[in-house]
Amino acid sequence: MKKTGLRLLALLVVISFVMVQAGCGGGEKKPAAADFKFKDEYKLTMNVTPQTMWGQGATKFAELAKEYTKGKVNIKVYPNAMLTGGDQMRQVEMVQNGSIDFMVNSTINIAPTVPEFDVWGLPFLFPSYKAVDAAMASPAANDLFKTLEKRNMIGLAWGENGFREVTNNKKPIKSPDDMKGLKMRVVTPMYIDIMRALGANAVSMNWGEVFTSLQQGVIDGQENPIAGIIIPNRVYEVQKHLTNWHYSYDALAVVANKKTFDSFPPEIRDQLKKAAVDAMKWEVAESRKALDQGIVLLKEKGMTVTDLTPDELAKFRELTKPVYDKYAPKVGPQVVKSFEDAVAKAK
Ligand code: X2X
Repeated sequence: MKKTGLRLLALLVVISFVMVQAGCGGGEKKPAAADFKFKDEYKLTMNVTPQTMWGQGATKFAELAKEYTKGKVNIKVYPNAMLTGGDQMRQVEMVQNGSIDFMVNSTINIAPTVPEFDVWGLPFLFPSYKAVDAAMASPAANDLFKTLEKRNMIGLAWGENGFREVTNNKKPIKSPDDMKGLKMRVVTPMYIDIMRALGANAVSMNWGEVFTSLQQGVIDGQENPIAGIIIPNRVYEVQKHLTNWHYSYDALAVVANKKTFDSFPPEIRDQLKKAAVDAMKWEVAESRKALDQGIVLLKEKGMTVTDLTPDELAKFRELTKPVYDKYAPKVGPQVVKSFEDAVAKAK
């Protein structure tokens, strides 16, 4: 009898504990975050310096995350791909396996793991920022985030690295002929194919090595956004010529490890999502604002800045069309079509 009584008591204790945990205790319902065990630090990786637009956007995300979660989520930004020893591609793998919690990353660095992400950079897909904005706001961009989920990641917001403009030390580039034999640093297979289609020699290299390699003449040129990277990283100190060809757009994505993100109480998830969206909205606006002034600065620093006529651009487009056609099926015809539709509507 005594034993049964004890068992009953134990059962009652367990039941009341479960009820309190579930918020049925009759008292004030506590927000789930009150009991959640947060880590002291959540790690965020990025490939660039804090001075870049994207670096500033990542810092803004960390600040807003802290503010909106009332200090519960403390994100530390690790720049220059330092958590992966400078290997810019490995950042995605570390976020996938949870050794890093967040990244603010270029879609170029994500595409080798998530081929759908190459859609942003397809040669000459976007004729203008208006077209970019239309795609970013469209369901197509949201669907792209869904492709992250089956790879253990969650997309929180889109930002902007920018249109990637080509620079080099040999001569102003006005036509594909000017690119013949130039040693051009790029990042991924799609860009290697683009450079080859234009007659250049493509070299794949981590961003961390580019400045010194340009300085030492190991490579002749590179391509990156003006406001996003070229100015804040003083690429003009080691490059003479820039061509505004807008050949490939590079978006940024704020991404979280899925397990880490899903484990957060719902209100924390909402606050983090809002922090990412607000930070990237700010980052995109700042990066666009810096652009006109940036071109003036490049000229002041002694660079030649070449703009192309529609006819001149058409030659680059024609030669890179086979690369577009090669990568469209890898991206997925549906994804490409929905982006093309968004672009067409924006015209
Ligand atoms: O490596 C680059 O060129 C950079 C900084 O733009 C990216 O990380 C894709």
